[in-house]
Amino acid sequence: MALIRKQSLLLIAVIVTLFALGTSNPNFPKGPQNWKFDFNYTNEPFRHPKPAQGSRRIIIGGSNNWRFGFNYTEWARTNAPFFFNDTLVFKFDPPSDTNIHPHSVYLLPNLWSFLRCDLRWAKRVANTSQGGGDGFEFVLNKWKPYYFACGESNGFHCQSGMKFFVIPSFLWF
Ligand SMILES: *[C@@H]1O[C@H](CO)[C@@H](O)[C@H](O)[C@H]1NC(C)=O
Ligand SMILES: *[C@@H]1O[C@H](CO)[C@@H](O)[C@H](O)[C@H]1NC(C)=O
Ligand SMILES: *[C@@H]1O[C@H](CO)[C@@H](O)[C@H](O)[C@H]1NC(C)=O
Ligand SMILES: *[C@@H]1O[C@H](CO)[C@@H](O)[C@H](O)[C@H]1NC(C)=O
Ligand SMILES: [Cu+2]
Repeated sequence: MALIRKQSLLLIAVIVTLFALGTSNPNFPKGPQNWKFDFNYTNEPFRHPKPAQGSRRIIIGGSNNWRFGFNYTEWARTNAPFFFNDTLVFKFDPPSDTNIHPHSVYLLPNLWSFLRCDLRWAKRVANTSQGGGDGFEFVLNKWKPYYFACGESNGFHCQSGMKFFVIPSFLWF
């Protein structure tokens, strides 16, 4: 009995709060005639319209491509958000006489491996010769965190900055 009273009091409190919010906010729609969506986000810095599906092709590192001595964690932070179905493009030269320290792309299984550049359970997604030409393409087609790293020199490239993670966003985050 007492429990039911408590619950209905809580429900009333919630309803009253919602009502108060609704009447105090002049932008809150007050009837069906005002119920429209505004897709103009120019004044809302925290929301981005979702780009058309599959429309984005992002070169990792921009003009730096995928190289040693560049901080990709920093790059990913400033280039977020990344969206579901975005295509990430890794560009790096294949091994040759003039390129004796080539790169690769690995997926690390979790944050712990990522932080430590622990490649033991990593999965290679591109070998050292797959980043040539138009680059190696990777589509963010699962809703999960992706931990990327270069797998060369036993984790040294990773520790020097060749790693980043992305969490693809479905909508407007
Ligand atoms: C979006 O809002 C800006 C600033 O208020 C305005 O200049 C622009 O014309 C609007 N665009 C559309 C498509 O409504
Ligand atoms: C992602 O791409 C796949 C394959 O092109 C498509 O079937 C799917 O609808 C897309 N999903 C979203 C949420 O854009
Ligand atoms: C890298 O992978 C490609 C495509 O699977 C394969 O053709 C090539 O032989 C591999 N190269 C090396 C160095 O493993
Ligand atoms: C890269 O930048 C991140 C974020 O600013 C920083 O925490 C990290 O130590 C940097 N990594 C290297 C290898 O400098
Ligand atoms: Cu590397």
